[in-house]
Amino acid sequence: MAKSPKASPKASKKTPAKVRKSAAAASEEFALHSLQEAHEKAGAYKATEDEMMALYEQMLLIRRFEEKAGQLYGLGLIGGFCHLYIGQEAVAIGLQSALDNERDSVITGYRDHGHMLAYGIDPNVIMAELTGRAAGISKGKGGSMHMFSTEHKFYGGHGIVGAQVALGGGLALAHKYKEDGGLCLAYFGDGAANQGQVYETFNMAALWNLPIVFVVENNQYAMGTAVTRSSAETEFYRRGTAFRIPGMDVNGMDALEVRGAAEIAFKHVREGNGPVLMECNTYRYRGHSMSDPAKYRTREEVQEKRDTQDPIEGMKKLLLKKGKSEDELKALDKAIRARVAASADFAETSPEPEPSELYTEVLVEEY
Ligand SMILES: Cc1ncc(C[n+]2csc(CCOP(=O)(O)OP(=O)(O)O)c2C)c(N)n1
Ligand SMILES: [Mg+2]
Repeated sequence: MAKSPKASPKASKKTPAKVRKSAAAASEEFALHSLQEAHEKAGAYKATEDEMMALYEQMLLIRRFEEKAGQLYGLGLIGGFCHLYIGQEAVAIGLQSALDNERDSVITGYRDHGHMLAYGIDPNVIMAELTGRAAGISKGKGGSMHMFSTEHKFYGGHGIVGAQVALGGGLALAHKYKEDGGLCLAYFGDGAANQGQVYETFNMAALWNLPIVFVVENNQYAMGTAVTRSSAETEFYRRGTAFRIPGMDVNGMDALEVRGAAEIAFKHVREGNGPVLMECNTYRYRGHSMSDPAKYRTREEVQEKRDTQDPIEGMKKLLLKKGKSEDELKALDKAIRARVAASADFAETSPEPEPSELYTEVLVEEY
């Protein structure tokens, strides 16, 4: 279980002086911490062995894909920025496993490759995009930070820190307006959590009772700045309080705990109760991007996290306990490595976009 929540502020017993109209305020006993209590009570998701294997496989695919992307970057095959998701795999995979892919939408920042793999997007087209090839998901014109797939209801891939939160609010409004039963999952970082537009979005999402789960991926750093140096309130799940958005404090290094929390949050949102703010405490093993001098933390700190909290190793231990054999898991890793290697081969042997592509898709009329 994640950090224990701080005592919740006492609900006011006074009758409000004026009639408030927002749906969030409509319930007399608004308990900001009710979801956290439900999460603590329910604990980690009780997965079947097959479900655990699937989560393990998906996390391992992200890990191996990102390692390969790091290698290709080192070889000069990936230009521009490249932000790896290694260490944070349990967040995207735990949440994705509870989503309804037919209805729900997802939006995130620039640390997006892992998310795309989680939503079932073909590794070939992601790798081709990273290497700037015509076969890439954005025809090789977007690169690492600008990938998009309406087919998978994945709305990016955004380089402007925090911008995806406001756009996520728009996606949630669309779900509500169209009455399609979907919800939006809007991911952002601990650094992004200090952006003003995040709070404007919180306000409107709560006021309009929008179906959205705000997920803070607290990986402890924003570029080279530790959360304690940048944030007055480092318990990010409490930051919805002023907007009557319930918060959840989740161990983002444990896919089963994330999944358990996701079930509670999604149910709350789908029942028409408005937004939820979920903080997933996690850690990135690699630098902020590929050009990070890493002088702001020690190697020992990173190693300690890897040794004690790694989400993939954690799931592996559970699977071994369930009776899976080392050989079986090794064979799976081998197959994933082969799949990732094939995506790199596909990317490297694909042609670059035609120069005329520079003038297409500059403006998207409709999507
Ligand atoms: C509006 C804006 N300001 C600054 C930047 C530069 N910048 C890029 S990433 C980043 C740090 C964000 O950290 P966090 O939100 O914690 O996400 P993480 O990289 O840890 O996933 C900054 C300041 C930017 N891209 N956009
Ligand atoms: Mg961060």
